[in-house]
Amino acid sequence: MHELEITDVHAREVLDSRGNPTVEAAVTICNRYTASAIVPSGASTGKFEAVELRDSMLEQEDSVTGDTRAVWGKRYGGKGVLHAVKNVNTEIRECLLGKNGLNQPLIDEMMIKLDGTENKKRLGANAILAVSMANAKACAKALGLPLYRYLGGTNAKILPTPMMNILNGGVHAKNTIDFQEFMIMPVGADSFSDALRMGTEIYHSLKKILAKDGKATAVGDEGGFAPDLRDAFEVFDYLTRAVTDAGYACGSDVVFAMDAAASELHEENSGMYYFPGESEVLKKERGIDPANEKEGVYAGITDTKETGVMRTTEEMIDMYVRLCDQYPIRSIEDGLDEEDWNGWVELTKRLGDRVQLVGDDLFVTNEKRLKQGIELAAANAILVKVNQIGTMTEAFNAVECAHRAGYRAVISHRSGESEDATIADIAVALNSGQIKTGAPCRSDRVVKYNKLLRIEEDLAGMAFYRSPFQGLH
Ligand code: 2PG
Ligand code: MG
Repeated sequence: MHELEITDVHAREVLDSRGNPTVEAAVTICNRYTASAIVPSGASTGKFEAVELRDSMLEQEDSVTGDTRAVWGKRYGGKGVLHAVKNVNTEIRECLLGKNGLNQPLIDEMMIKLDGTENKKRLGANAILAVSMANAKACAKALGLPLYRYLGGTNAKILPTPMMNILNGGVHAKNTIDFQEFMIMPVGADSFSDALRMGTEIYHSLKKILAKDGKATAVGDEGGFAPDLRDAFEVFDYLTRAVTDAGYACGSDVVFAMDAAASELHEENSGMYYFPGESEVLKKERGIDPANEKEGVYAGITDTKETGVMRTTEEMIDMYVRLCDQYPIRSIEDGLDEEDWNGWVELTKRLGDRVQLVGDDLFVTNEKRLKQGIELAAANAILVKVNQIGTMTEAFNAVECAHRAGYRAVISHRSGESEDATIADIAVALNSGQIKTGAPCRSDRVVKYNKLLRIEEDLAGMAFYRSPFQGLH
């Protein structure tokens, strides 16, 4: 079967895990095999990501439907995606009908050309990616192959080590923790199902400990707990207790990972990193009520940031070194701002030989930015989010480029997710060895873990699970 003709393409607006609209596209092959895909959406988005087209961005009257910016722009607070949906149902559909779905790189290339912009802002990366993913899924279905096998071929066999984000902060939760994600990685497990069980036991152990200490156990966007804690050190103390209480050893059974999402903390004017949560905790300790601050109760304090916790790039790096000396942290993502290239180079010099340094906002799954990083020796791994770049092919190219340069690749979800589990298949297909898909809580996260359990079962004796840090000192 060398030809799988695309006979229909259709999109609709659906909701993501935060209740925001997103694009679902369905592709039909040979009038018979239909598969659909839903695009995720981020909260801490990188400046250089491909454009997620929202209806509030409409600049002129829509000539096809007659709807205006005024009408579409008001739905869902401007977050509707009817424009992106319309682009799939008109231009993209016309472009792809009759084409061979098996030619995924060509299909993606055609959509990139049709869009015609550098960052997919005309048709929308959400429109293009939905079709790109649905096409791959429909072809796999037509061939009767599991998606991971279709995408990865016969050598797809490594089940990824999960980075389970069990404590949320930053823009993913309304608490005092400034860094976004604190993760556990069950590197000592014998299989993926074992790793998932260990991580889940630790998750439940953390809940008990937090509750016992009178801390909140409500969860953030990615299913991790979101209590008010003082700083990253206190978070890792809790994680250590959770691991130990669950009966595991920190450093051998389980290691830690974090996503600082430092671009969110970075201030352009001062060039420094501002920690609002830590500042609030400190002020409370000093008896300063942040709520009264604006009234000038505290003489001389007019600007919170002037009195709050600010760190320079050097201070950030020093803090990471201290954290890594104190706890078994093996991976730090976005430790510095997306434009702080010099800082990244320094960070890599200081920690790169013993810690995985992952570029998320820094690289945005973009081969060009990754190549820049490789040339400078900035970071040593890339986070791969398909919607940051907008097609399957480009995301795969980024992984290939990373692997060629000896960089690791971590396949990742977004904070806004859905029942779509494509990233689980991608992680196995590319033998990437690591997946970041939240806590073992909330269906939008668990669906990916459950998919990996099924893949492991499907691979039977061929499935392979190992620490991604073997060989990293
Ligand atoms: C990140 C992601 C996913 P978001 O920063 O790595 O965890 O968050 O989707 O909000 O960018
Ligand atoms: Mg990140």
